[in-house]
Amino acid sequence: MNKQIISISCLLILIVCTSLAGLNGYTVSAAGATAVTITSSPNPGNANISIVLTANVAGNPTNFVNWFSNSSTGTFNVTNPVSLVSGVSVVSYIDAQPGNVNITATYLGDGSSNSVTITLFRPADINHDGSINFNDIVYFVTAYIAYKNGAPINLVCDLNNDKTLNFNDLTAFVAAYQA
Ligand SMILES: [Ca+2]
Ligand SMILES: [Ca+2]
Repeated sequence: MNKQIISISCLLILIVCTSLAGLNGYTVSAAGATAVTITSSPNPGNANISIVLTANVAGNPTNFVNWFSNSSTGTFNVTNPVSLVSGVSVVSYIDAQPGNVNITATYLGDGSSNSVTITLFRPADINHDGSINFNDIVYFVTAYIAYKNGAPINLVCDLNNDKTLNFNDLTAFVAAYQA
């Protein structure tokens, strides 16, 4: 009976030690991790309209990052692994599905990662109020006139993803509006 208790005690101690060792290993790894920050623009954005994602890895290392989306309908303009330039990776992302998407960038130097959540509205809901109506057309025309007068491009209005605002976006808007 005593031997049994001792055996069980030893087993418990072993389990606790193994757990602590595991936790300790995790803590050491986290303490040595490299900070990864991600910015996204525009966010909120729209389905089918390009989002620019920038990962910044502390210390400006070379090496690579892997980009990952938790959405099966999203695509990046790059193939993993992606080279860092002075610790920075800039990519484009397009998702056909409205909703919240979680994007992760993992620094392959030590496996450090970070995530950002992007909110995507329906393609024609460019003023992001949940409805598709005349107000979106007003928003588009206002952004279009401002852009023609020298203001920076409002990327949620760049419906054909060519980084300029012109008649082609109006055509794409009408198509999205009718969809
Ligand atoms: Ca709207
Ligand atoms: Ca455009």
